[in-house]
Amino acid sequence: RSSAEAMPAFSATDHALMARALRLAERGAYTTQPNPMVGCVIAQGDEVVGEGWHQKKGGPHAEVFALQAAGERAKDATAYVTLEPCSHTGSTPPCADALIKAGISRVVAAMRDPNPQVDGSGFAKLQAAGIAVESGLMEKQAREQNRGFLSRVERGRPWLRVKLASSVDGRSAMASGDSKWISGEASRHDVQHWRARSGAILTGAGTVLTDDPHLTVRLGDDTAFVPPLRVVLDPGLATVARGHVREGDAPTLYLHAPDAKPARDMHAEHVAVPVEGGRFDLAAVLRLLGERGVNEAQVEAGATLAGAFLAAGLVDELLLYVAPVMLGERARPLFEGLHIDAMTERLRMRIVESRRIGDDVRVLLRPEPA
Ligand code: AOF
Ligand code: ZN
Repeated sequence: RSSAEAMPAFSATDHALMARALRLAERGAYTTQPNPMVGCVIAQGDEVVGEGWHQKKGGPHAEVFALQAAGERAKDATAYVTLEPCSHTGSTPPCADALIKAGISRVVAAMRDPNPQVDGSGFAKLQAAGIAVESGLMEKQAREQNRGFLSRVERGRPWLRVKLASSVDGRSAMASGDSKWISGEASRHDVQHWRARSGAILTGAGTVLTDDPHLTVRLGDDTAFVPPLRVVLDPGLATVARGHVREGDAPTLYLHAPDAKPARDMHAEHVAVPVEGGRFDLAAVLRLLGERGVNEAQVEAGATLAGAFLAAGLVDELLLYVAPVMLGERARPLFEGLHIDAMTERLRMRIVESRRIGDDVRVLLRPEPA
C-alpha cells in the first residue's frame, strides 16, 4: 500500500462530500458500462465549487466535468473522487494531469483503481506533483457500488446476480413451465432497473421455449441506459429461429456446445463454449462475458440453469421476489441440481437488504463464504 492508503483521519465534511460524490457516481449506473461509476466533488472547505460524474465510455471522466464546473475555483481546492484518478491515456487524457493543472491541493479518494493501467500510478503522479493524497474514505460503499467493475477487473468475470420470482412455498413455475405471473406488476417493473444496470442478461433454451421473454429493458420513461447483451445458453442451438429474444434494440449472443452446427444463414452472433458431461462450463461462460466487458451479469432462467450456477459456486447475489401465493408441491422448485443431504452441507446466505415492492417482498441475498 502506498502512503496515500495509510488510513488518515477524515473529517465530517470529508464524509459528507464523499457521500455526495458516491450519489453522483450512482447516476451513471445504467450508462457507464463497461466503465466504473465514478463521482467527483470539488470543494473549498465545505463549499462545493464543482461536481461531476462519469456518464459513458468514451466520454469525459468525472473529474473533468467537476473541474469544468469549478473553473478558477479549483485552485487550492480539495477533490473528492470515488475512484483513484486515472493516470493513463485511454479514450480521454489522464485525470491526474487535469487535477494537477487546475491547481488542486488535496485529493481524497474512496479507493484505488485496480485497473492495471492505473493501480496506484494515479496517486503516485498526484503526490509527485506535491498534492496531498488520501485514500480509503467510504471504501466499503465505493466497492459495493462498483462491485461489477471490480469483479471483472479483479476476478476476470462479471458479478453474477440471479433474479428469481418465488411463491411463499418456494416454487418458481408450474409443472408445465407456466410462470406468468408469480410476482406482481410492481416487482416486474423493479426488475427493469436491475436489468438496466447489468451488462448482460443470461437465460437458457428452456426459458426461451416456455416463457419466451424479451430480456430487454423497459423502464417506461426516457431514462438512458446501455442495452444489456442478451445471452442464450442453448447447447444445440434449438431456439435460434424463435423467440422474442431476437427482437428489439438489444444485441443477442447464443452460446452453444462445440458440436452444434450453426445454420449458415444464422444472423445472431454465436460462440461455442466447452461442455463437460453434457453441461456448459459455466466458469468459461463468465470468463467470456468478462472479456467482453460485462461488469454485472443477471441470470433470468429456470431452475436448471439457476441451480447449476449456484451449485458451481458462481452466484454472487440472489435477487428474490417473494409473492404472497402458494403454487403447491407439483410446481417446480427455484433450483435444481443442488445436492444437499445434511444440515452440515447447507448453503448459507446473508440478507443484504429486504423491502416490500407492491404486494411482494424483495430480498437481496449473498452467499456466506464457506
Ligand atoms: C477516472 N475517472 O470518471 C473514470 C475512470 O477508456 P477510458 O479512457 O474512459 O478509461 C476507462 C478506465 O478509466 C476505466 O477502466 C477505469 O480504470 C478508469 N475510469 N477513472 O479517473 C473516471 N470513469
Ligand atoms: Zn480519469
